[in-house]
Amino acid sequence: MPAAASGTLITVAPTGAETAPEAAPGLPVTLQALVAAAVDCEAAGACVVHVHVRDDDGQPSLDPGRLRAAVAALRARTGLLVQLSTGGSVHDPEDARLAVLDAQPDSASCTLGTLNFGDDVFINRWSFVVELHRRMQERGIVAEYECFDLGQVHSLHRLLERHGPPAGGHVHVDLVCGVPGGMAGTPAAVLAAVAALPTGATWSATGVGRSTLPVLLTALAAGGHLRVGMEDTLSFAPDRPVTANAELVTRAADLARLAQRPPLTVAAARGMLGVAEAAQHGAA
Ligand code: KMH
Ligand code: ZN
Repeated sequence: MPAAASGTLITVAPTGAETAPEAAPGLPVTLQALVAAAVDCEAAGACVVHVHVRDDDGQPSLDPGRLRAAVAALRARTGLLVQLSTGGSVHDPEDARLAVLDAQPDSASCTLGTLNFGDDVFINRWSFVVELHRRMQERGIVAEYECFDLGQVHSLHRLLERHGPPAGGHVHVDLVCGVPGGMAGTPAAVLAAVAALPTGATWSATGVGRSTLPVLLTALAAGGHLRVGMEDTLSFAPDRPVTANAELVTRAADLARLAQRPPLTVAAARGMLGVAEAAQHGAA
């Protein structure tokens, strides 16, 4: 059984790698816009920011300098836990994705397998997953295991059994639902994945596109945490585009309070995820 939660950890994923800046005017593609969005989202109840950076043309980038600058600016202007994406875009090579860890974020994503991703393929070879997991252990970076389908949850068991627990010792999983090629954004799919999680793991759920609300409501009802943001959905309601990430965080926080599972503080999230323990290990 995974661990049930009394409060709600809210992660915001403000930018992603898939949406063109022209397609969503509120998408934060510059460092300044990213930091401003993060400040607003922290005030609205987020405690983790999942970061993809863009280049000067608004294209996805894994440039080490930009990643370091984003980590530094987010730490200077917010109290949020900073999680860098190692998924990048579907076109990023493995060495650049591994090098993301050099920016020494608090946390980084680690996807457990390959899947079709719309018309593209999001490649996560087993040897790459193991190397990412191992480097995060060494450097004291807390892993967020991203599972896009049920098979990836089973791969997580295999990873932990063969290669040991993550830095900080606590297993936290994000169930990403509704990607064309992954598990559906339905209560049944979320609950099937939750039933297969490692004992004691905590979990959040993300519903891509129109599955945002059903997945969010399922997670609140089933003891999970939430990830929302313009990486995952650009629609607030039918015919009503998202104008800013904070709208999605505000709605998530309001629903969490309604469910009597209010947003966690950053300090509580830090404790739950084992960030201090992980950093200590990394420094040793
Ligand atoms: N952009 C997707 C291909 C992650 O951040 O680790 C992968 C992704 C997952 O967004
Ligand atoms: Zn991402």
